[in-house]
Amino acid sequence: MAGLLPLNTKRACTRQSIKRLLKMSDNIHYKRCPVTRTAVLVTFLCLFPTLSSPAQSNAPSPVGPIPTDNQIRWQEMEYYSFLHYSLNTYTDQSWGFGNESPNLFNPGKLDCRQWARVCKEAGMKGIILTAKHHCGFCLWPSRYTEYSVKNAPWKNGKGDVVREMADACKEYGLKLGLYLSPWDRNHPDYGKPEYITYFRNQLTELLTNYGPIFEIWFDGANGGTGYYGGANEKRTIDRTTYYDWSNTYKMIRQLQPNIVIWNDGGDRGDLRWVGTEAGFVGETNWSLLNATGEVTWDMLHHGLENGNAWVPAEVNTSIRPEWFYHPGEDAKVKKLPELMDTYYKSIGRNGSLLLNFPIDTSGLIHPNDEKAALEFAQAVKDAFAVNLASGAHVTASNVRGGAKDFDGSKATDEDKRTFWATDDDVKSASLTIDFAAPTTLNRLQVQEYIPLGQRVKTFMVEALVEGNWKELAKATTIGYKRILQFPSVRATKVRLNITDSKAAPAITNIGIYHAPQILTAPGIIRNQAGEISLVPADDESDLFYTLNNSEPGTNSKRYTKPFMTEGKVEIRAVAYDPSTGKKSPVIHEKFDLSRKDWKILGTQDEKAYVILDGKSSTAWHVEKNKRLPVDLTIDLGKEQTISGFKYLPDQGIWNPGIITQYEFQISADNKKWKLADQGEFSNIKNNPLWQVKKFTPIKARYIRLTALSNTEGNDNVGYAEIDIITGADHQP
Ligand code: FUL
Repeated sequence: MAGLLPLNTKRACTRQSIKRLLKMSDNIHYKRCPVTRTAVLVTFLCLFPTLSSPAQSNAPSPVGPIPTDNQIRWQEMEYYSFLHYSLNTYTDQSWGFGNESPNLFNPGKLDCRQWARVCKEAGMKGIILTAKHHCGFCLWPSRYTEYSVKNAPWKNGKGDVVREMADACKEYGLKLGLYLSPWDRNHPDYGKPEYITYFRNQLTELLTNYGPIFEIWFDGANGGTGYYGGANEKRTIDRTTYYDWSNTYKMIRQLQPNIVIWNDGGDRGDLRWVGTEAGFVGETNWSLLNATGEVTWDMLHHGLENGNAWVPAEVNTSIRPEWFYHPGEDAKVKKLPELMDTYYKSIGRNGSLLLNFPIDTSGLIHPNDEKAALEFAQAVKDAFAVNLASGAHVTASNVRGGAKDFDGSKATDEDKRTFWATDDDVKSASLTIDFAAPTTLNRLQVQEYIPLGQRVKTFMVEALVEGNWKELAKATTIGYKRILQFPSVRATKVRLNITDSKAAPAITNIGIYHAPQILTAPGIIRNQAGEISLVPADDESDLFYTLNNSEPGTNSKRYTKPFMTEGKVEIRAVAYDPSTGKKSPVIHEKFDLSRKDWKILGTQDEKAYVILDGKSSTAWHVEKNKRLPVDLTIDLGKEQTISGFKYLPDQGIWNPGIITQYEFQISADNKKWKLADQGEFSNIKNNPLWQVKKFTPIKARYIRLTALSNTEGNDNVGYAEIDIITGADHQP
């Protein structure tokens, strides 16, 4: 890789001879990094083997697998967007079945330049567009299918969204990436060998006709029911062999040598999924996996300390709960505290952040999403506006060979090509940053020089407060970038202690910041009896709320203790910090009738009632002896007009027993049952959100949710919460 040191360059040379050689090598133009400079030096040393010197004035050898140039370029992008757009946008679905009509695609205002502008202003470096989602509808006029924009009314079938996106990216200086779903619920050949030719033909179109593509995204959702050209059946494939990924990857790299390939981890590409779509990667996050063998959830989430391949983490999440646009989520766009939390748990944990905007029905990024993304960008800017470490005096407990090239100041010079390194036998060392005067801080950012591999295993941060060293934070891996948050402290010095490392640490950057406070809205819980509690996110703020649709402020009712409610309730709440005068975003929740008279039938297990306690953190699983299909029957206590139901799956990571296919029945007497709704909970495995299903209103006293299948392929069925939607005004 360019700029990398030759392996095993531990040579001996004198200080003067090094200086002399560096001087000679000064005439060479160093494009990539000072390591290159040292590399040249090492080459000189090899050519003049008689030179001798104190050991280790040379740069450390790489440790373990190292990133490719493509992976480094990608990692430095840090933040880029996902755009989900397809026929689902017009059907309010998460996954299309493959039989939706192309006639639905006729956006009035589709404007890729608006998408690019928002992404650019939000500080993103690229865009990944869903060229084809699971439904098979193509946003470009593919020669190989009729199921595309060419048969849509939009621009009389002459439009090409991928082309417009590529042009807009070029105009705004953004890189273009593409999502091409391997699973195609429309194509008649899906599941047969012929489909692979189709898939590769489409890939060739996309990777040939639209300029440089920085990333290609292959979704892991594969096989299942679909339209499949009218067959309307279930097709299963063997994910490990069906796509013949190794040859597909070869083809991709030939067409786009600078691309990075994403997949969910099973077939090692260049990047890995982190095992959740909720927007965070493990606190310990190695950019390594094994090149072959099984990839467990734990490996996706934390990487593998001693993995033999460099496969860094990309954190993908949506700015709304779902990936595609649903008008019902216009008020559910993530607020600043949640987005900042995502930032710290993705980019701040050695991952990149792929943040999704669902394109709305008009063909634009919705104004609510734009506002949230711009506020987020501003908050990140504000948090990292002033690096308190730059200009401060830096000393290191050990400097590699005592050489200036590797001293502590190289970690604060804001030059990503230089780094502080220790002697080879020193795997724990510290760097002290002296501000000279008391300075307030609450964030520390640290970066390893990853062209030499990921090395640090554990580290700790201390501050000198009124003459005493105080521990601020302890952490594990660093990698490309790690950011630690801690309560504000006023200190004269900060000490970064690398407590364990695979080899001599190589730290390219340290930043110290004082990020402004961002208040988080309280949580709102309504229990089975109808009692509402507000749960503050911190100890200092006061909580205020309204029940009359007005915005809550400090003049609204102050929350002091839980209060009872009966019927439908709409509550808005806010946290307020009296010491700073800052307010959190407003949280808004709607509750249907209270569930106080509900009885869960068909089980003796009292614990089942946690599915009505209003807490997403508690869950109940049906008795182990039950086999699918499994019924959950509830007596509502009296007749209600039911127009839908809601299911929140167990939010736990291990064996949550998430329902995928369901039936929902109602009854007046618990004897005669009538089917009110049936179907699938799409994408519930990766994104286990509240599932909301609506149907034509119907009167009933008993409800029954039948689980027909689950995500685990066994009989485990779990529920965090169940609720109904009442009222005759709801239409499906
Ligand atoms: C998932 C898909 O099934 C979702 O629909 C979405 O595209 C997300 C990014 O990946 O696995």
